[in-house]
Amino acid sequence: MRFSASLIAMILAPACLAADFAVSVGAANSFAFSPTQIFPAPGDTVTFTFLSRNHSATTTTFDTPCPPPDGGTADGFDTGFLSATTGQTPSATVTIVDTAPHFVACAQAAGAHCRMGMVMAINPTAEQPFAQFLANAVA
Ligand SMILES: *[C@@H]1O[C@H](CO)[C@@H](O)[C@H](O)[C@H]1NC(C)=O
Ligand SMILES: [Cu+2]
Repeated sequence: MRFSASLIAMILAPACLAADFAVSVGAANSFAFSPTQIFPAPGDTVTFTFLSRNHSATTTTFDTPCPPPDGGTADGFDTGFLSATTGQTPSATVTIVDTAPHFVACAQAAGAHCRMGMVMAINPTAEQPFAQFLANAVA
């Protein structure tokens, strides 16, 4: 009995191909995530790196983004507040487990950063595009 090379490749492929998507938070003192939308696959990771002030990356709803719910949405995540005010640049990594859209906002100042447009989207869709999510946040 022998195992085909293609079967072995299929088993190994997910781990080998998992990618990390880097998202900066507050670059150059901005109230912004960059990039504002990413399209990871299940098994990929997203690493948020906090470059200024004191922010969070917290999942929220498309329709009512600000402020995000405490701890994020049930199907999402919350990095908690991470501060770069002492010269450190903390980071947090989350693993994406599905293909559903996830909308992310900063929870700081009871949603004030969010209302300034400090939001980003993971796997936004044609029905729920980033531009409309941003418009919902700053409305
Ligand atoms: C970051 O912000 C949170 C929420 O406003 C606050 O509780 C926390 O003390 C802040 N951290 C630092 C280091 O300033
Ligand atoms: Cu913030």
